[in-house]
Amino acid sequence: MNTMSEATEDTMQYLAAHLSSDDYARLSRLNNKHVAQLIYDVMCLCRPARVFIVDDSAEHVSKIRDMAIKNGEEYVLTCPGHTVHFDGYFDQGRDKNNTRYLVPAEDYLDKAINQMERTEGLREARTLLRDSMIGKDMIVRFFALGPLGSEFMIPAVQITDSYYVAHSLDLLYRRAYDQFAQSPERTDFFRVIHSTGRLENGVSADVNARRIFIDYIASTVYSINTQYAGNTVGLKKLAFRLAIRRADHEGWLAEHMFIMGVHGPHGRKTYFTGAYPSGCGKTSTSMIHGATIVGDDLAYLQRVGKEIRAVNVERGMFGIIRGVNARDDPLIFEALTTPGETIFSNVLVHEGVPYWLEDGRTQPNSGRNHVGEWHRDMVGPDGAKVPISSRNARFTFALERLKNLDEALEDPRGVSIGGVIYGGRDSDTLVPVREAFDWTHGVISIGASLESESTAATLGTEGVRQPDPFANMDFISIPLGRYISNHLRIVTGISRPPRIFGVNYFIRGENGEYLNSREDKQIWLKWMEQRVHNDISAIRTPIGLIPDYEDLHRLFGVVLNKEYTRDAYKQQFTIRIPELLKRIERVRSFYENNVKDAPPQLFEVLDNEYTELNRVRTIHGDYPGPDVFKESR
Ligand code: SPV
Ligand code: MN
Repeated sequence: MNTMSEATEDTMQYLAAHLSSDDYARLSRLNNKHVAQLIYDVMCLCRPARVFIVDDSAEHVSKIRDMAIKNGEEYVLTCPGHTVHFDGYFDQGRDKNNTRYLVPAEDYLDKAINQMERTEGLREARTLLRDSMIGKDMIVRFFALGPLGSEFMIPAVQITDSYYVAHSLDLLYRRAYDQFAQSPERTDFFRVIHSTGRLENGVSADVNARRIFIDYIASTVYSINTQYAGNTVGLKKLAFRLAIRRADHEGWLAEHMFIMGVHGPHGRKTYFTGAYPSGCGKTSTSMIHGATIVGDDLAYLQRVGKEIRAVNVERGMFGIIRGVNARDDPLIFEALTTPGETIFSNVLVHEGVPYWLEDGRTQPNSGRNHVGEWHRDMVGPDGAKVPISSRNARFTFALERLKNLDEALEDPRGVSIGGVIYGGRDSDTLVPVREAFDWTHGVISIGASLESESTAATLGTEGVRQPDPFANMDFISIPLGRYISNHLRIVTGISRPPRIFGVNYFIRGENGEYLNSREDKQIWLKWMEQRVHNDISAIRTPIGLIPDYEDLHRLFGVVLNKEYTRDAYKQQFTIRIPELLKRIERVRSFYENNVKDAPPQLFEVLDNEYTELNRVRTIHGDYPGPDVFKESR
């Protein structure tokens, strides 16, 4: 299939003969021969019973939701607007092993990036897609990534045989059929082709042949034999991988980042972006009390004049529901328990009400979830005990359901970024918050050096520490050395680039206890906001700048009405030199062994930090407390 070519007269005649007259009229209105060719190719290959070309009308949008319910892909819950969808027991997360870039023989991608030869991949995709839509509807949808009418915007088409996927797309992205109709010559749109494959009891039956292929040469992604939204809602992480390539080509950045407004003194608002691996507190940070949210997952960033500006690629949330409860995430919890369009996935349903892990409520002992009829202590087909809901159960809704939505979501110019945050899951090494000395130090020592423990967001073992540069390792589609150089370069000509910060919410003490509570994030954000504006000073350590006790003591008092002790400060901000040295060794060896053409600054920054940590160690021992550095400044 050559998804990049344009339709001929013959093709148009075929489409006229095989589409309903309404669908053909909607296709004709687009007047885009590349879109027509794509639809024709997928029809010939997948042989659907019907094709549904969807426009931006409310009528179509509600038809999609109705069809998802009629087909049994979603079930209606008691609360108005709420539905639930179940994915197969073995289809509960992103499938990293089977997500591959299709790389032509002459191209290079680092070996840490999962890939296969392009022609072979295209052949496999075609084989698996052949006849995959017999008896089903093929739904064609048009969206924009980024705000409508924005310089950042990328148009995209997704074709799918799942009404659940088409419905999810609607809550997460901006409809753009009309935008397509306005620019008939457009060829630069992303293309996504998805089929659930053969269904058994409503779930993808052939998950062993689950494949997600990214053909960046033709800006096309294929997703087959899967339903889990992270593998199938192609405009999310699949198109995102294409966006990283386009960003590289055009000189901007596509990042796995939230965007939020942190509110400082005297009504000041400072926007931050933040990248954290899946399941490490990204959404809960962007939803923190007192702040406003622009987006929780994907951002495009550009240099505009003397600023870095960012937009949310999406307009909705596909969030992890585990641990969402009335106390810790009051705004999401409220949206999930009040009327309004929401899709729950892989939760437990009991008498029309959804329940999930750590939801803070009295939970039923039976119901229906991703295993089918569930009861407490039962084991699943793999012999493991099945929790009340999948550990990666999710919710999907539009951001407008949230009371803390920032006014800038649809601003085509995006927002000006004051600070960039990176966070990982690390129990024994890094302090809760630190600031880089400068942009280069931050890109290397914080972004490129990020590690995290694996979570339920991806299939496979949980809790394994692995490198996750920029919390984007799963999605980086260009050589890593280039990707890092692009970060270094993006601030060229900007006299005051955004500050870079690293956070770690998961640091533990000697007895394995967490040293911070969930709400402490609020303090780190307020501290960062004041640092961006130089309101307060900071203490220089070998790994970056850390807070002064007095500032934290004041912030804990004012913001949380909590007494922050010197003892807590000392425990949290002790510089753990042996662990930090090991971390640098791991990061260094990852880049040495896996990455061609890492920029020279990478090894310089790591080596300087290593030397400095060793120097301090000879004077102050393995675990110097923060006050040691205060005295020596
Ligand atoms: C993530 O896992 O990082 C998500 C959900 O945001 S998805 O990528 O869609 O699986
Ligand atoms: Mn994500």
